[in-house]
Amino acid sequence: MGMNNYSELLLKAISVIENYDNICITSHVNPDGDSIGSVLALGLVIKKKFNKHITMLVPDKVPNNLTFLPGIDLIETDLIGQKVDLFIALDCGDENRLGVEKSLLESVSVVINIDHHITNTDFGHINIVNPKASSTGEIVYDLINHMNVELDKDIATCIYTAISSDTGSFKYDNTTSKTHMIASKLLDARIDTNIINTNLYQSRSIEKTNLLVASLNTLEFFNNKKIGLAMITKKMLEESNATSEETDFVVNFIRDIDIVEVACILKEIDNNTIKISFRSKKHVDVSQIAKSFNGGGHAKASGCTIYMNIEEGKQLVLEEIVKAFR
Ligand SMILES: [Mn+2]
Repeated sequence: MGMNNYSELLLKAISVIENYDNICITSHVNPDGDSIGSVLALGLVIKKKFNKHITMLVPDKVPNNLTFLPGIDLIETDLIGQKVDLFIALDCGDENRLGVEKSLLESVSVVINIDHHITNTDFGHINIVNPKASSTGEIVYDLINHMNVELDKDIATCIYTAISSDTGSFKYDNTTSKTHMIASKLLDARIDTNIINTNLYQSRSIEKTNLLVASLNTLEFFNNKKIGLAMITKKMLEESNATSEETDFVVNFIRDIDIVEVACILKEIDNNTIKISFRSKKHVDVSQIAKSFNGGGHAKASGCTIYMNIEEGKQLVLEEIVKAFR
């Protein structure tokens, strides 16, 4: 997508927003910092700049560490009794990831699809898909920039949270000079980065910490300790009371060991269903490993599901990881 075309699309989206009165903004199931931060940022801007009836919809539980976000009390969990003309989907690669009935998309006048996933299916009437953007938050920043709205502290806090979440606090390869330029504008809006950072990166619950400890007890190293592999069993999940489905922090913790290149976690869903997450640090493309089990993802973060018991799964997956080093 050329720059001119990108700007034109942003302006077109703005004129559509101006033309409709009942707007719903939503994102994907299992919400994260990018999805919720983007929904709130755009919702707050539309509330501030235009006199519209707007529903910010998150049909799932908001993770505890994101409840600090400005405007979080405006989030609604369903659309019962709401009229919608314009539907805006953020950070959502395809319709099936939206937590709403597909029939809703057909009943509205316009669907705007704003996303940064390269695999986006262009399911909207207007599709602003920019895979060069680190996050949907970055695209929402560009959109707001084209509206000539002054960034206030609340809106800036939501966008910074979105960008920081998807870039691993500006560490991942998707972080560009533009990402930092936007962050600088957000800092100029006097956001409190201490509040954002402690909520995003220093707020692991005791329950999750207990799960981490239990899982690390199963940690094994292979290939001269370049591979670190651990398990999360159903029993560990039950005993730790870690209610959240989100267990990425365990595989990230293993990746962060100095000599580990590939980290892998096998999470037992039931006796014959294992969810697997892969992380790499420098040269191994773990999306290829996930692909060999019909999964997918990025070069340095990927996942798949296999249907066998956890011990069999471990041997099979380990063989594939070792192959990836050749
Ligand atoms: Mn995202």
